[in-house]
Amino acid sequence: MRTQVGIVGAGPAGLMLSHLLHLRGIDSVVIERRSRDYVERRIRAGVLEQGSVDLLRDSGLGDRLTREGSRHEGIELRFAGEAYRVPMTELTGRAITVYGQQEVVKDLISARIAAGGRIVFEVDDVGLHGLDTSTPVIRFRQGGHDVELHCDFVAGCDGSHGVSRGSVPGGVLTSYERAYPFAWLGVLAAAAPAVKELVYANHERGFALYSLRSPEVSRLYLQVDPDEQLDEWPDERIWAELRTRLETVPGWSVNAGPILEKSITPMRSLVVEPMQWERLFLAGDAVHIVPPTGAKGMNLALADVALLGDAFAAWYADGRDDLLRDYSRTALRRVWRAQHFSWWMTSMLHRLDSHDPYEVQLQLSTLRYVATSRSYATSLAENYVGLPEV
Ligand code: RFL
Ligand code: PHB
Repeated sequence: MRTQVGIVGAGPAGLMLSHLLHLRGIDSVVIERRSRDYVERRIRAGVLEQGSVDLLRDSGLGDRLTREGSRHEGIELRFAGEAYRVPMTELTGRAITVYGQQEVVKDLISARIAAGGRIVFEVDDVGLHGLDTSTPVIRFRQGGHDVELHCDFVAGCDGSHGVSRGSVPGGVLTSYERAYPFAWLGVLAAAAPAVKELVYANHERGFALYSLRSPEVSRLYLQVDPDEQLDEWPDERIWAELRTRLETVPGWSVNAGPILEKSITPMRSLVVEPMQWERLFLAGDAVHIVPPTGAKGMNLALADVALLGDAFAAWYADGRDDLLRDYSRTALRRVWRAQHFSWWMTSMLHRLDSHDPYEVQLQLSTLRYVATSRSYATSLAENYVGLPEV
């Protein structure tokens, strides 16, 4: 097989890159370890920044997003028995849209397939070769056969457990990392959300988040210990804990319902630099990870490939390599802004390891500062909705 850009991974990054390249007349092939059904059902993020919504709409993927996504103009912070609404749109003129990541993935896959795009699912033993030549090759197995995909460039969009980053020789990349002493237990529930906007709660028993997917489906998260097992969390225990952490304002209650899905995700921050080596370009979770508290992961993945799409277009249309050369430096500016914001939100809202009383007071003071200072609230809001320039 031969293509111009070989893309490893059919998550938001890889699929969006393939779509953007197609709009510019550049051929690509996406290879994916999992089945189509699996990637379309994988429940993850839910918050799209305004810039991500604009990117989806401007590239012709706005129909279902406009019909089914819900625009949110604020979020609520709960702490110490108080509730404060951050009026994001009033403060920034921008908004977020709640639309499940798997819906974005479904829209992208159907657009690629409708346009005759090639996505090879259920591949194995993926290896990247000749990345420091002008003729890289991706080798993999599919349906019992060995396949070679010859390309001009490789885009490593294979997420946090992919192979792309590990294909760069030792000593080239620098990693910056932070592990957090907690994880998120996430549930999807067939229950009408008791909230109109997302609620982020700082509670002495740990963080909780009330989010939603539709008028009938709620998405909720609880901070748990990183080594906790799902079987220690029967549904009744989850609802009881959500009530304790979220029912801190009078006359309001969590709306429980059958749990459709639950999972535990460890939390970490990671940046690997640079995001390019020779003919390999890395994007999304393959090269940076944020804790989900800032709702930035999918948005960063989309922002990376928007840059990469422009850079490949300049190369193929005009033979210019300046945007490809600048890709890592440019992308890392947004990546580090999101790293700081995600770390800051995480630190402000979670019960930290030590539960040091001094740290608790700092958290509460920070939350009160957001609640009383228009400029501090604006800083949170502009990061949350996404900065146009970084
Ligand atoms: P993905 O989505 O992980 O896709 C990578 C794809 O590569 C495949 N793959 C391979 N394919 C071929 N060969 C190999 N060797 C391969 N190895 C892996 C994988 O099967 C997969 O299909 O990465 P991408 O595209 O960079 O997208 C990143 C986002 O998925 C991620 O950042 C977000 O889900 C993070 N995230 C959130 N982001 C937001 O913007 N807003 C949110 O509200 C938000 N909430 C969340 C989140 C992530 C969460 N979890 C589960 C980690 C909430 C949670 C709980
Ligand atoms: C979600 O709805 O899945 C969600 C919302 C906000 C976050 C993380 C996840 O910060």
